[in-house]
Amino acid sequence: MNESTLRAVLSGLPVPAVHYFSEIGSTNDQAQTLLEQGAPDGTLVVADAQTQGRGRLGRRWVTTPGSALAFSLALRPSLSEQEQLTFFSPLAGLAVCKTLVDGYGVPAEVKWPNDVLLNRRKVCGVLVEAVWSGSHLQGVVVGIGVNVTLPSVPPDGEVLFPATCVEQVLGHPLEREPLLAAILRQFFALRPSLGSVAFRQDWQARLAFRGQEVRIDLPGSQQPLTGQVIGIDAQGNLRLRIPSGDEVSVTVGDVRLRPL
Ligand code: BT5
Repeated sequence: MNESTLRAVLSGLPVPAVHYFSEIGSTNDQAQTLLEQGAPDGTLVVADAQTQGRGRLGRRWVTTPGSALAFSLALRPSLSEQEQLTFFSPLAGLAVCKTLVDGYGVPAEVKWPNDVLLNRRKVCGVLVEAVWSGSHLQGVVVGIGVNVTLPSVPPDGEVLFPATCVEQVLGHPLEREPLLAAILRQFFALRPSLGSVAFRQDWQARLAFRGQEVRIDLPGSQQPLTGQVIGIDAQGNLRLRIPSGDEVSVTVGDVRLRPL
């Protein structure tokens, strides 16, 4: 990634500082450190490669040099945003999804709650982490990883869900810096609507597997749940119609959604 190109394409965005690393452990860890040191809202950490990229629940996220986007925004949510904290991760997924569809013409969808799929393969993962000081919220780190070119895609045997990259579906090469800027533009454009009815409708309209049967793996030894995806409720839970005909809501947590 070219750092000066990166800085040029980010001009005009509400990003007060950009911290670029050719290699780092995890951009989320760095953004958290910056928040703890007083970094202002919108501070951005970008890395060309991560050696300790993290997924949810201690899972690993692979960021191969020269081929992906790995970045984290350090945010200081307003009081009203603090009431909608759970919507920051779908906000990130939605921003990536809309950028890919509207800006690049590829058929991206959101796999609830926040992964982005292209042709039913994962192209982007989101990891949002709140940073607390006792009971005081210091900030939120929104980490986004996008597979852009072929070397970024881990082989099927190494991932829980099949992966792809933007270039594979687009069919021609693309630059990473403008893609990053376009995602951030979407993110900041959507941010004022966080958790609103319009936001949830937009999210729901882009939901993968709507009307289809899926399996939800629940934490611990609970039986997996199967059912038809109906949509999203006001809290951002996934609504499913289970075989008995009842509707149930699945809360974001350690759940894994798979097509049947
Ligand atoms: C995620 O977790 O999908 C969240 C990934 C967030 C990554 C960003 S990159 C910038 C920032 N800094 C970080 O350290 N993290 C964030 P989860 O839903 O738990 O999925 C993790 C699983 O995805 C792994 O267990 C693998 O199976 C799979 N995986 C790993 N690397 C992948 C990749 N590059 N593409 C597709 N799937 C991948």
